Amino acid sequence: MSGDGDAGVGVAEDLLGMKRVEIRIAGPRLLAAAHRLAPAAIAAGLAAGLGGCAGPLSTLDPAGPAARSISVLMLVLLVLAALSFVVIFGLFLLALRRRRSRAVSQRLFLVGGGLVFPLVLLSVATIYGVVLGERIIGARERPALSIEARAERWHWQFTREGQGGSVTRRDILDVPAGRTVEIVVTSADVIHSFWVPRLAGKIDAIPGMRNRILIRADVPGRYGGVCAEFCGTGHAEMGFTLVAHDPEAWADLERGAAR
Ligand SMILES: [Cu+2]
Repeated sequence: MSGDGDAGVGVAEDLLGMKRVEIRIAGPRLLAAAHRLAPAAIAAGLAAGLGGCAGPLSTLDPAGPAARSISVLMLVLLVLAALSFVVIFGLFLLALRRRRSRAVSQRLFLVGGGLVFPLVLLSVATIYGVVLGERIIGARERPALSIEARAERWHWQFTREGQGGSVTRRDILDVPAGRTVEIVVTSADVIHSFWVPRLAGKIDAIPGMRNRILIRADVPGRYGGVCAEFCGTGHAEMGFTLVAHDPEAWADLERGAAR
């Protein structure tokens, strides 16, 4: 490391230890200013970011098993990405701080850092993602009932078979709370996407196809739903409400449909 006034200059070696590379980093005054401002910047970033953690469309506030699995997967991937960032950036800083050049083990850098480290990290992420994905799509689950969701520019139509025949509602999806429901999604015109962020992932609504997604709301309540695929000028308004009913209210609804 050698100094030249206000600018810090680091010396790093390339992988083979053949060349010396000079890296000019920010001057001490700039670093000190950044250091002073960092807490305020982090607080402002957290306040802005965490403001979006709640609300009817937040994936960070899951209310069902599928959304909870997706949320956990996101956190695990975030931690793995942060871990690899810290390791790589730590090695970079270490290279800058080295005062005397010393031969670097090629094997450690090429095999360890270039092969073993990413292989282990990506294998863990892939295996975990596949196992969790199987659980999210609920391939082995038996749903309590099936409801058809038909998308049409720019609204949703939900049809279920009740005790007294089929019941269709526009932009309102009634389900029983605490039970797994199969939603069969299709479209009358262009491609849309069915999404209730607090309960499950997205599934495309494609003309001529019947895609299936399982959804469960743990507790009774109202949950926001949206079209998650741009489908024209009315796309932004193409929302719906999923109403999860407690057992009594659900039985009343069924009886009402039967009358
Ligand atoms: Cu849309």
